[in-house]
Amino acid sequence: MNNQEEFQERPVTFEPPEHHFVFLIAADGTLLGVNDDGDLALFDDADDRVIWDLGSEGVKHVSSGKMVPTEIKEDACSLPVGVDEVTLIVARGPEKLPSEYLDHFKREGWVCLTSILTPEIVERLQWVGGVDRHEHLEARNDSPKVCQDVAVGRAICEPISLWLIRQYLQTRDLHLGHPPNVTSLSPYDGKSRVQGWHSDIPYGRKNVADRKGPLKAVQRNVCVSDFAKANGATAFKLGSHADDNLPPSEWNPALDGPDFFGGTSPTARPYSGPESDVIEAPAGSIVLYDARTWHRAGFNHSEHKRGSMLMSFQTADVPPKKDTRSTCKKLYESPVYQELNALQQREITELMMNQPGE
Ligand SMILES: O=C(O)CCC(=O)C(=O)O
Repeated sequence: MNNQEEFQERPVTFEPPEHHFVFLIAADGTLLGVNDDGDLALFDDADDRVIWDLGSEGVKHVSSGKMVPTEIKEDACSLPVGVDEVTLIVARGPEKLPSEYLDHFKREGWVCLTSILTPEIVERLQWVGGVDRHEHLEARNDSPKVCQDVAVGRAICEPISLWLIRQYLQTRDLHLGHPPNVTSLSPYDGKSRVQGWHSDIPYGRKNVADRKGPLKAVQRNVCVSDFAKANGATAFKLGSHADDNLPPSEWNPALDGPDFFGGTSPTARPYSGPESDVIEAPAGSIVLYDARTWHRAGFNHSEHKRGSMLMSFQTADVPPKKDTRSTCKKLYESPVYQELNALQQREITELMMNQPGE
């Protein structure tokens, strides 16, 4: 690699959306939608059926165009669903229809759900991670992050990303590869060892899950801080999921050289030239990518930590790196669990208590 090509990754930039659709959410977390008969109904899954837009006299079902008159007061409304009158919270929804995200994900092997999390969730994730305006705080390690604030569980359960992952992997039988964490990437000092190019499939040391064959896992990077090339947003070789190979050895010179353990020589830095990409997106965005995609942490050239929440959603073919069941049991014992709605409690239980082969 020519050193003049360093830090020349191609930015792929997502701006904050000018408009968001809305969700209408019942107390148990289920989502109001329109069923195949054209009637209002509650759903667990966030596909196109549950996406609404605000109108002057009520709400409009985006994919069918059905108008539903209702009065919205303090972000809530009440509507008849079957024989019940149901109170619904009007909450931030996506910029695009879930089916549009799915088309992109299937075509490209990655997708960005720009600013999908609410500012309230983002603010609490930043607090948990000790980043952005909470950078003066030490991130706590005395309990799992999912027990420290309900925002972590709410981010795990972001419904459109869960629906997309299940559609992409064509199964509901998924588990998390490790307990969810909120981490930060420190400013790059020019000499410390940095993360090299890798894929998250093949995965594991024993019973390694192979790149070939059925789809095995999706990685989900939550941007807890704004993600920009300047502050070390994740670098990718977009499209590399479709390649049978791992990143070339020239992209990881430190792995072959004397600097592997020290990483002190600038020449040992992983490839950061124009053949690679960086996805830039505002805090609260979620980037999903096929776990075979070559990627690495970026170089954080800013003066501040960059927060993220990295998760791996794996099929039964992939042994998890770390069993998530004991973390989930700690969550059950924590008061935070009671702050999650019933749907979120079910989702977290499914993802963290499910283990391959059981
Ligand atoms: O921190 C990042 O941006 C990416 C880290 C990552 O991909 C990994 O640890 O596998």
